[in-house]
Amino acid sequence: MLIPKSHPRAVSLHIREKLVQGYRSGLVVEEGLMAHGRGETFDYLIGEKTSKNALKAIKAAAKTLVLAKYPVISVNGNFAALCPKEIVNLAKIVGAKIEINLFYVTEKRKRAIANLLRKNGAKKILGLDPRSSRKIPKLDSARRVVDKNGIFSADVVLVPLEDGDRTLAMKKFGKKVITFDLNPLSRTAQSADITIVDNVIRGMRILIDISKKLTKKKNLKPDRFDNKKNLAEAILVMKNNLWRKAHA
Ligand code: PTJ
Repeated sequence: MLIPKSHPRAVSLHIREKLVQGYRSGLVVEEGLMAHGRGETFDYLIGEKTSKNALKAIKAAAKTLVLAKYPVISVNGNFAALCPKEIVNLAKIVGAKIEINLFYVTEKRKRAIANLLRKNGAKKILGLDPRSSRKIPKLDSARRVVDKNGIFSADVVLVPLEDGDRTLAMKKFGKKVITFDLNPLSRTAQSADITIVDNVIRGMRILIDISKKLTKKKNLKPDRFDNKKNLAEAILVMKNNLWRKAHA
């Protein structure tokens, strides 16, 4: 049976294909394919669509980014492969710096990601010049190395598909952390200030639209956002979907 293009399953297969292409062209690591597989499972559990709690988190994230003094978008292999155009668009709208920051770091992969971002309109990309390297304290992985003009100086960092240790280290270092993570139970999801439990490819488009609207508003005030409560709602959506599927 042919699945219509707009069907969530077809969209999800298209996203998978983007990631495989990203792997073949040297943007994504093997571990990134596994991370994507984990993400697909949770995406299936939320019904492969943006839920109300995800929208609430996206709105809070948009406001936080628009109000930030020095926002930075942290880019890894998966994020670059899935959303290159969206990364550049969002950075322009909210005035954020773009920094490449990898867990499994190689110079070759950094260059491939930078080239893709440039092809999509990025002018300045941080994280490439070793002379600007600084370290996030109390962190062991390669991801502790950040750019002094990027994450090191940021007040707000958008860092999708992140690992838990660095989220915690960034928080201890005084950064406000916004993440996309389809797993509401992951350490990153649990420790970030704002966790968007949505597929980054869907959520980024909505984040861009809302941010664009907010930049035109005057007297914006930060949102009161309860991440733990919102995560509990995401888990409830999954539980209800499972129950419905089990009883269908
Ligand atoms: O490119 P690198 O070297 O920086 O490596 C990137 C990966 C993703 C391999 C690395 O950061 C990693 O191992 O991440 P984790 O710890 O596996 O966490 C990834 C999280 O993102 C998991 O909780 C997944 O469920 C979630 N995830 C996967 N795909 C998506 C997603 N969340 C939102 N949208 C997705 N498309």
